Amino acid sequence: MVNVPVLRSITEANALLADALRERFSQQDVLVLNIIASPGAGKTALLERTIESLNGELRLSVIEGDPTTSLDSERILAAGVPVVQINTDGGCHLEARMIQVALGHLDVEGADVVIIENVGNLLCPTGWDLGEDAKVVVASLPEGDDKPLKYPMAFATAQAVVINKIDLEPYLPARASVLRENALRINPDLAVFEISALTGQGLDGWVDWIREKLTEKREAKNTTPH
Ligand SMILES: Nc1nc2c(ncn2[C@@H]2O[C@H](COP(=O)(O)OP(=O)(O)OP(=O)(O)O)[C@@H](O)[C@H]2O)c(=O)[nH]1
Ligand SMILES: [Mg+2]
Ligand SMILES: [Zn+2]
Repeated sequence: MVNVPVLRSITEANALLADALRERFSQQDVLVLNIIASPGAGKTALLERTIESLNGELRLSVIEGDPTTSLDSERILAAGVPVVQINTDGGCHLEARMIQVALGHLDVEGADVVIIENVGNLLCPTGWDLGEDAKVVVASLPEGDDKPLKYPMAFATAQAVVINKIDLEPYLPARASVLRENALRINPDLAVFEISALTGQGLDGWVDWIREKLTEKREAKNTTPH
């Protein structure tokens, strides 16, 4: 009998393609981050600030996911970085096959870091591997400090949490310290950064983390026998 590979589900097919992408990113020595957050948490604002800090030092590229419009891509282009927009046409998450298509339009070989801004949604993007090295959750204070408890999967599968909009803390009942505690309760291994993408406060720790992740990835590759 012929042994036919059977993909049990669309997410299994996605996972296989994501693994192939991860292998490609590894060969190309590029760090890939998948940014997940609810709409308006400040993903694009964080990217703009990150580009401001790192452009010139590291070669960045961005993949933007949105249901419609290229508004975010225009902001990234204005910040001076190559970008590809994926419009999901109403779809609520990015999938590996979309990243594969986007890569046809990006010079990944010439990049150090590719940052993917996922569709604004704290639920299902978590279940779709894009071949990234790390998921990063952006949780903004106005959303409330209980979000890690209510949406645990995003926090459980992430390596870092960026608590954004801390400039608004004096006007809100939510506390950055409580958000941090709740995030760490779900996942004690998280790197947590408290920032304001508006004022730039706290950006240094986040940007250092990106540098460290890139160095770690390159060092791990150089010490692994081929
Ligand atoms: N006060 C304050 N406002 C912020 C901060 N970061 C972002 N904003 C504002 O929050 C709004 C949403 O920011 P975006 O960067 O567009 O958020 P996003 O997560 O990319 O949104 P979508 O892509 O639509 O899901 C904008 O009006 C930003 O100016 C911050 O640190 N403090
Ligand atoms: Mg955005
Ligand atoms: Zn979805």
